[in-house]
Amino acid sequence: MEDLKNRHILVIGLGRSGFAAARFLTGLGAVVTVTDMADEEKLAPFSTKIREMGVRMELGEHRIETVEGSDMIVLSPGVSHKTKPVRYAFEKGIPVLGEIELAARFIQEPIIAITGTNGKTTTTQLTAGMLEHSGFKVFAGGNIGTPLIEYAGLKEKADRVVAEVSSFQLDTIEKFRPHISVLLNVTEDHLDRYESFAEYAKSKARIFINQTENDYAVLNGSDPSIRRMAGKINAGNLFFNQMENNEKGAVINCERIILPECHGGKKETINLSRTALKGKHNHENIAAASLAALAAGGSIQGIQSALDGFKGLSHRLEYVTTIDNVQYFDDSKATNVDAVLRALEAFSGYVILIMGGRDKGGEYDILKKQILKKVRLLIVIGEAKKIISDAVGLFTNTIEAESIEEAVLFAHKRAVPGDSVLLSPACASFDMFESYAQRGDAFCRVVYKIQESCS
Ligand code: UMA
Repeated sequence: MEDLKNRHILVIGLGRSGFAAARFLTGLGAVVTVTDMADEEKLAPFSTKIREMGVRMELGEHRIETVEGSDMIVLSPGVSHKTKPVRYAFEKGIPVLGEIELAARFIQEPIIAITGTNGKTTTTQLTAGMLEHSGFKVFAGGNIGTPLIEYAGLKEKADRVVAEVSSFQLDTIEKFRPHISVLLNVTEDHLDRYESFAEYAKSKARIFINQTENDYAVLNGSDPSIRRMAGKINAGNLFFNQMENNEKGAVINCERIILPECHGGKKETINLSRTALKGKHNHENIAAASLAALAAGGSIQGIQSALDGFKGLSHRLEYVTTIDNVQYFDDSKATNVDAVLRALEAFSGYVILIMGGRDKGGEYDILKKQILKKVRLLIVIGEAKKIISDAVGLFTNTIEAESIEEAVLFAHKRAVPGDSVLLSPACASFDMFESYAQRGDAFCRVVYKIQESCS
């Protein structure tokens, strides 16, 4: 990367990525300005720290003059590359780099980048764990929560960098070239930011654009959108879920996954009988993580022991507790319709399903079959209440609740022994909560309160 000393760099967005980028660039001697649409109070504690660092802040607006006076723009993922100041920078030929693009230019170690509509975080954590158990020093970051640029700033380096990457981050890459890229699935999501599903899928496919034949692409062979991309990828393809003719990859076979020969070794088998990860979708995540870890030099022993010890992540089909023989599951991270479908597929008995929040433009119709088959009662909450009950309410008993508390109380009253109560919203949380995690915590609190009152 060129020397950024004394260069005027504008960082747009002061969240985790913007703050970390500003700190890194300041460390390199760049003259940094940070701009954010929000006010200073809302941006604390980042704004306080930025002030202490002596970095200039422009809040409440993104001024075109500030863009004009910059040598480079660094964009936070939450800021669309189609917003006015960014489009202006493109028009004027001012380089616009996403935070992961900037980070990758300062990273020498092999990057394993993982994307997909669902399962990214689980697969990222698993892959990182599998490599650690194989004896590598690993940094895991990106969309998972720790910006990649934080790694670029670290003195002590890892052997492998495992990065969860979102479509938002991929929109602004230029040279970002993962040694191993993983595309888990592509289903409708973020249609509030992309004009169409095709545009969203195209953004996901950007993960492969700089890969060469020395790299690997781990692909879901049964996903039609990914199948369409596969022929155009330069990297060596490794499939999971479904393989055609002479394709190489992992076979998922009930209680085991058969991995292909890699690095001159023989075919190996991963045992699934001890894993805490539930459902077909999780077996796909395990297959993808195992292929990625293997391609990155991981050992079969390391892969198996990381898998056996992996407890699963919070708010992802997470078992909460059992009250009166009814199990409660927190799947608050299911912020799109496909994630709900996958969650429902993991249950064999009846479910009381709590859905709703801020609609993201997905097609709820795909849930019809599972709802008809398994959902005893659908409880809808939040802004999307009406949209959801209009779309799928006909297929089961459907009621509205005013809050998550009310929804859980309704569910508790109507559940019968053997049922599961599942919070799997298919929507963003921002109409009622600050994050999916806060929504999931609120759900769990009410569940535990009911349990206390029952004992
Ligand atoms: N902002 C502007 N102008 C705009 C739009 C936003 O100034 O036009 C400002 C907001 O006022 C806010 C700031 O931008 O202060 C927020 O930036 P950000 O949304 O990029 O937030 P970060 O804290 O930097 O978090 C981002 C990712 N967020 C998004 O992509 C929305 C985090 O992913 C990620 O963990 C983090 O970088 C570190 O890499 C979260 C996420 O929801 C978990 N991701 C989406 C998902 O997984 O579905 C993609």
